[in-house]
Amino acid sequence: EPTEIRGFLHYPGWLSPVEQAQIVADLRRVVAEAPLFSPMTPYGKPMSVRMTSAGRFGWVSDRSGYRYSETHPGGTPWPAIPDSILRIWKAVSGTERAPECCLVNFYAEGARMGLHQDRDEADFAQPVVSISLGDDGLFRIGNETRGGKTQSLWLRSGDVMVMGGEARLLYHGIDRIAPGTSTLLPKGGRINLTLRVVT
Ligand code: MD3
Ligand code: FE
Repeated sequence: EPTEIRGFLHYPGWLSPVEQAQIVADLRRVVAEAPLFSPMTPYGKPMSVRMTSAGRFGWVSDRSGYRYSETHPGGTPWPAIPDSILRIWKAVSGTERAPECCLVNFYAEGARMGLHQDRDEADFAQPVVSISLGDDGLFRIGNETRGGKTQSLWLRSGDVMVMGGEARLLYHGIDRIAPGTSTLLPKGGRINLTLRVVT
């Protein structure tokens, strides 16, 4: 039942509206403990996407570079990954390992994420699982190196994607979100969760 595009397994509408609402409620507790922040790029310009994490590791970025850290920039450990989210990993990841990071990306209107690769993890044989919530996001998929043709698809609230195999090291990004396309988040915007094995 998933659609395959360049090795990405796309499960449109995998999560019911009730499941989506449960995850949002759980994320409110995560964000209360580990507030969203705007990561600083090594070039000194803040990213437009705000982020936080749950799990043993979280992704941080500052003038010393990008890395996984066992603490939030405020100095505290990250909250646990909620069960409502772990369940999705168990259902679709196809790996015995547990996720060590749930990166939470929040896109307000106008936020975007440029084309990049995810290479900060130790084992690229481990998949990444992505969960989309809220407004639609235009996802772009490139190649293993910069440049070349790209393909785009809209990610909608409740969609799940699994990046394994050949898809794991492809360049990818979010060009824009479409404001007002979902009522899940009262103030609008888009949340993307990525579950990762880091070590
Ligand atoms: C392909 N997030 O957090 S999710 C990211 O919607 C990231 O916030 C985007 O790219 C977002 O790094 C896209 C889809 C995704 C996530 C991780 C990947 C695609 C991926 C890792 C490897 C390859
Ligand atoms: Fe990425």
